[in-house]
Amino acid sequence: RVADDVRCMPEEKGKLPWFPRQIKDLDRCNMLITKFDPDMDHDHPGYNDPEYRKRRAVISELAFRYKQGDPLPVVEYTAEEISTWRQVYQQLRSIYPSLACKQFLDGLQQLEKECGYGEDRIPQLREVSAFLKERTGFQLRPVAGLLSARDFLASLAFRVFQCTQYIRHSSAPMHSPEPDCCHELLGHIPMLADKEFAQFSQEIGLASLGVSDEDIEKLSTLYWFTVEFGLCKQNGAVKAYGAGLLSSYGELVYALSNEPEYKPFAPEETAVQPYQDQTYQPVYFVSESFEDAKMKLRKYSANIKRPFTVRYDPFTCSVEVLDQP
Ligand code: NLE
Ligand code: FE2
Repeated sequence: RVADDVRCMPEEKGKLPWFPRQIKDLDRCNMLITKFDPDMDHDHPGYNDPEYRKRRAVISELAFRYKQGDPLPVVEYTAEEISTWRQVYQQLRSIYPSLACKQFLDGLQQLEKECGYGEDRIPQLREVSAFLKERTGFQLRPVAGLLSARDFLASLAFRVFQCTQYIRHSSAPMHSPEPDCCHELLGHIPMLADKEFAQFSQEIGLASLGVSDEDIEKLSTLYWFTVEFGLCKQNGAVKAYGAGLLSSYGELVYALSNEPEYKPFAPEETAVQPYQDQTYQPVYFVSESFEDAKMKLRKYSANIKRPFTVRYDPFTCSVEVLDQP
């Protein structure tokens, strides 16, 4: 689905580029990237599985029809889907205590106690969204697949996290190049229950509104090496906080072995680090702490050229634009 709105028009002189100002504008932030889609990608483990592709189409439809404010769709997962979930959950759960950061472990524990997390069922976005809203003000919205960086980052500005609802193919539970509900629910959600991390995520989102394509590229690279694949120091050890690691048994073990290269998180440098998205990362960035990462990101964002500043108004869930020329 290609976005068919004003963003396609050439920028008019002196006019601000379009970006969402109100939370309901996120209905227009729906440009999907289909490169890992099982209908398009011959290497996808579900490419030759018509049943899987049919199932994906049904779940995609729920996301296409969703409008801001609608109740989140409920998916009745099949026995096969739940069995994939169980496998992923059991394997990861056993290594989290030694490899995941403290904030993640705290979040997961709360989710297990209060939000029905466990190996026997796949949590519904609806209950998880209500849980997060009470903790950090984040809420979820369903999305049919990988979103364009601009649209994905824009939703973070409103503390909205776009979540896929389908599950990975049963033949490849330990790593997937595309997001799925294991990645969202196990990788992202426990971290989004942490106040400091929620703030960090929203700040990347706010920094992205209305910037050039080049700056979006840099911010999405920063997002990639922090929110998705970030490592941090804790009590003298290196731990994982990136969702792409925390939802992939294979990569989590690899990232904390002595195989990959580590570099200190430094936004100017991290923002231009090339990365690949098919398999494990050759290099990871290590933050001193979330507080430190947030301060560094703030400094970086302040230097992005933008002829206006934005401020989020939590009372109206809207973005105010200030200092326009
Ligand atoms: N590699 C991750 C996983 O297997 O869960 C998904 C990454 C999505 C950016
Ligand atoms: Fe993700």
